[in-house]
Amino acid sequence: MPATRTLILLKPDAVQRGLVAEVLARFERKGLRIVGMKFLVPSKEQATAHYAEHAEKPFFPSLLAFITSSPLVALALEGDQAVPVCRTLIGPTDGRAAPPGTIRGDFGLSKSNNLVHGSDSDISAERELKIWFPEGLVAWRRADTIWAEPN
Ligand code: 3AN
Repeated sequence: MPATRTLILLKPDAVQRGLVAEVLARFERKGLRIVGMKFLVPSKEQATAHYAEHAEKPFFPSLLAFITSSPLVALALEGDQAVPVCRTLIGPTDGRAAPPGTIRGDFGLSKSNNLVHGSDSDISAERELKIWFPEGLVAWRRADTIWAEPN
């Protein structure tokens, strides 16, 4: 299967709680490849574009305030069926209902501050990756052999 890409955000609560390495490790261990990674505080405009589909929801103002409140980690991950695989690792929206073994199930008790965002379709991923990585991604392949220092 050709590799596909997804947009992952390790949201401000994951950064504030010191869970970046722990959460990122789950994606890496699963076999997903990092093809983009940045640490930033998003602008209101960027966050609004990202969450455009929720603009009319009652929780939108607090969602916007939360996501722009402090730094987050934006990741572009690549792998076979990256979108559904990452959604499975992340778990359902509400941390209280998310099963153990999922990121939200293991680390959260909240529906709003739920640690991670993952694109919900390939079309969403394409749209979202352009918002967070307008300059493009870093394509690379795993080496067949471990590189060694020359003698
Ligand atoms: P998911 O991230 O699981 O795909 P969405 O796309 O339905 O969830 O919602 C986007 C984000 O909006 C969620 N990650 C969460 O932070 C927030 N959110 C969703 N539903 C609610 C709600 N009922 N109350 C507060 N925040 C919510």
